Amino acid sequence: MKISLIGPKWNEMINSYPPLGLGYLAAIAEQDGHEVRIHDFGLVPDQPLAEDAQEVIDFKPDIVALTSMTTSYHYVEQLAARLKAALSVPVIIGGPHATSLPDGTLANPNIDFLIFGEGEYIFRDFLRAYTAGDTHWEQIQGLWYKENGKIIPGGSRKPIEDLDALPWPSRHLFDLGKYPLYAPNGEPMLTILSSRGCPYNCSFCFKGIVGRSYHQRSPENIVAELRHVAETYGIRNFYFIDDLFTIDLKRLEKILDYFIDQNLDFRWRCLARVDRVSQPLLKKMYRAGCRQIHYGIESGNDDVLRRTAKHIDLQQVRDAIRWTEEAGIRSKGYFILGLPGDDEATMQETIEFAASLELTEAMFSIATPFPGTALWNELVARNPGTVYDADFTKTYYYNNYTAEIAPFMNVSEVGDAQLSGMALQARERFQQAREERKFVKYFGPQWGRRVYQVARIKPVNAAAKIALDAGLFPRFRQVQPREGASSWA
Ligand code: B12
Ligand code: SF4
Repeated sequence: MKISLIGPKWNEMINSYPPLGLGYLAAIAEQDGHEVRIHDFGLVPDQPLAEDAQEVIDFKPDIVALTSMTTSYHYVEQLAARLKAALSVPVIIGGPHATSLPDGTLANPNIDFLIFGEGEYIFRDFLRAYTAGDTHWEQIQGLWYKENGKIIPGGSRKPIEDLDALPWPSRHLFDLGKYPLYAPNGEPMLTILSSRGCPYNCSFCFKGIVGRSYHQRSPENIVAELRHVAETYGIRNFYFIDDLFTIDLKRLEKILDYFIDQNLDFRWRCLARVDRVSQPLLKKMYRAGCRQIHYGIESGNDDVLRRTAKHIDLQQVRDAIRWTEEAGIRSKGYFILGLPGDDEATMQETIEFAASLELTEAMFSIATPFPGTALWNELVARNPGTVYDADFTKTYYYNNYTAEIAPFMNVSEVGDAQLSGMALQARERFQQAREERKFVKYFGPQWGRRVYQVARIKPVNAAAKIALDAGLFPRFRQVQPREGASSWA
């Protein structure tokens, strides 16, 4: 059978790396001999909908399978309508949006089947039954469908325990050269998943796919995939997109030992919690090739942070960022503005807290209550009767500072305009603090700040740039190694 797996677009942002979920589903289908094409329309945000649809229609698939986050569901609905009209084949959907609102999603007349949660084995069972002409859908746990227009819920399956048994994502089906994910030294980078799930339950996080379970692949299996990707695509930079790469320290130590003992020349980054790193661990991670860690810091105000149920405190943040910097690893902090309890003062604390940390990068998002999260429940409690009926395309995207920034379903104590303004201010303040730090490092704490103030005056700044480019003050360039390619070496 021919299967179209579709990655939707959302806004004008280009999808920065391949959607691994579709890669896994493709691998499962390919194992059974199906011909699969992945259409990642997130790579062509400006392409009109009609052209997206035509691309799928031209492939003449026997099955159309769509993934969707809540932010891209509006687009998915439009595409599904076009495909359903042009092709008389089943349309199947999965992913975070489908899993968070299965009834509402399946109520769409252009969607026939829905896969709830982790998809590989449910998808495989569906394809096998469909190929065999077996329509006993009720026998496939986790498959939701319709009978005479009535939605038949298929429940859910237990998360997959043996992740090593899954085939690796079919990366050959992605147009890998088109994804703009690069290491700081300009070399291409690819993503990999070494575990699934996370036992925590932060208020803003959607946990529907694997719940609070946590399953991991063996170090041997991970290293084998890395080697395979390195040999096949000539890649040596990796991004572990696991929710929490550092949670199981025993497993992590084993992975690091592999990297070190086998002299693997890989450079990588990962996501971690500030309370799941230590000084010796970070040093070892550096030796094993780790060059950047992304931390969810969320807020600089204790009370607001407590209300997110993140279960970290500000001292843990300070320690983790300092240790990361000392270990020679770049760090990126994710912050959220507009959380419940956030007013101007608390958000100012967050902004100043971010500015005070030795982070290489910071990202400031605006809190958005996604259905299925505690934040959504809070929104509903405050506004009884709230239902999902909005177009989440308008959700604020932290990367997109150029477009209009509008909070979406504001749950903070301030108005929309003020919240937007603070998100912009946060970014500027962080950049300014990072710049100032360079001067402090070079001129010392007493003079650094003063010289920085002078250097901000436009003509002085322009003259300083010319001097630096001409090779004067070479040591000044050296105090910023974390921002150059050298720190990835
Ligand atoms: C990587 C990632 C991104 C990347 C996506 C790039 C890419 N191409 O991968 C980037 C950084 C761009 C991103 C952005 C955003 N993200 Co994001 N992201 C993730 C993350 C961390 C991993 C996704 C992943 O690859 N998972 C691993 C694969 C194996 O799982 P999967 O994709 O869920 O697919 C499995 C199942 O869902 C199912 N399935 C999925 N699709 C389909 C389709 C079919 C037909 C079938 C049968 C099954 C099926 O089977 C798959 C295999 O088991 C998840 C968190 C997470 N742990 O999943 C959040 C997550 C998906 N993101 C989320 C959010 C909120 C966002 C943003 C809105 C954040 C923001 N404010 O800017 C934006 C929206 C972007 C958009 N395009 O709409 C939420 C989604 C909530 C929701 N209800 O939609 C998640 C779940 C985080 C969370 N826990 O809250 N994200
Ligand atoms: S935000 Fe991170 S730590 Fe919190 S529940 Fe989500 S994945 Fe887990």
